[in-house]
Amino acid sequence: MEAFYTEESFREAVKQVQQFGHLPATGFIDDATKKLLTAPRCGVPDILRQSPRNNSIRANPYVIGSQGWKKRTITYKIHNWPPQLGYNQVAQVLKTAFNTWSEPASPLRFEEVRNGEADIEITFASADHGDGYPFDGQGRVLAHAFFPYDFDSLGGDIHFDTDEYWIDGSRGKQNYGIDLFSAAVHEIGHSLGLGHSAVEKSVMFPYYQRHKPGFSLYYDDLLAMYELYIVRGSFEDDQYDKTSNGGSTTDTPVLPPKKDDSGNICNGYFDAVGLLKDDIVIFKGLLVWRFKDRGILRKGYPTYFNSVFQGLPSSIKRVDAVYQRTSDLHTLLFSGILKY
Ligand SMILES: [Ca+2]
Ligand SMILES: [Zn+2]
Ligand SMILES: [Zn+2]
Repeated sequence: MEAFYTEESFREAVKQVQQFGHLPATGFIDDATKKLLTAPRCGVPDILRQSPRNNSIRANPYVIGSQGWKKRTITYKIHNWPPQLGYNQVAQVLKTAFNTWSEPASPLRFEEVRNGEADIEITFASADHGDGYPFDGQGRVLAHAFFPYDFDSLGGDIHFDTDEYWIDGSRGKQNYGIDLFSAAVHEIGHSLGLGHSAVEKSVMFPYYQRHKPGFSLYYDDLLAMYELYIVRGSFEDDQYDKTSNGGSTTDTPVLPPKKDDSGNICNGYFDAVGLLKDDIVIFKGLLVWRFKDRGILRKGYPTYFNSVFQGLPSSIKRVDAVYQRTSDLHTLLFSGILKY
């Protein structure tokens, strides 16, 4: 009985790996599965959810892994860097990676600190490095990260495996090595509370893929951020209070809110994000932006949302949520429901 049980659970585990890696879920290890099992990837485990309807296991498109940060300004600190990349290069790559997560659809801002404590501590470490999740030498597991507030002070932290040959893929043509930006942008997703996505184009797909220049988040990642920080988000810091960074409150002036910042979604504050066919749409005030999947703005946008969605009551001054019904592909708009 025990042998049977063990074999069953092994087959189930193999099936899960196959499903997440988009291979036929046979439960048997063939060449493609072997290749998948040795492919470079993130060290955070994949989560598969039980589908209530038919009891079969399926991979969610995106997974919220934990609670989100309760503040809008998140600090990070770079403790060390690999020998082949100096501090300046690592700092530049990480800054770009963090900014990917603050534009265009999240209320979060990131600040590097050199002294004192930070929300996200970033270290390059080898083998056993004291957190119970040892690295495995060169290859396979490249990095891992902790969800916000998990394991006390470890919460949000990112560890990169020093035994990888880290490169800055944006400089020159290097065909070997692991691109730090690509790994970092994924790990930051965990630091913000996202789990692995089964969508291959998603940044949160667990297997390493090198990102091209001009990279932006996929809509699956944006929707996860929208759910975690807009629908569920609760912030203890005021959005205009920048004094939380350990400084004395007397020498940093608190700026008054700007009167008119509509017409620009780049400041990070918006009313709603949703899908329209395969495009992502972002609402702010009376305006709507519409992007192709990789964040390219469509022609004619931004424009007034009542010119796109005709026949809306004129009393609607903003859209709080947008949702495309899967049954008939009708787009539903909500106004005045969500408060954040
Ligand atoms: Ca490794
Ligand atoms: Zn991961
Ligand atoms: Zn670690």
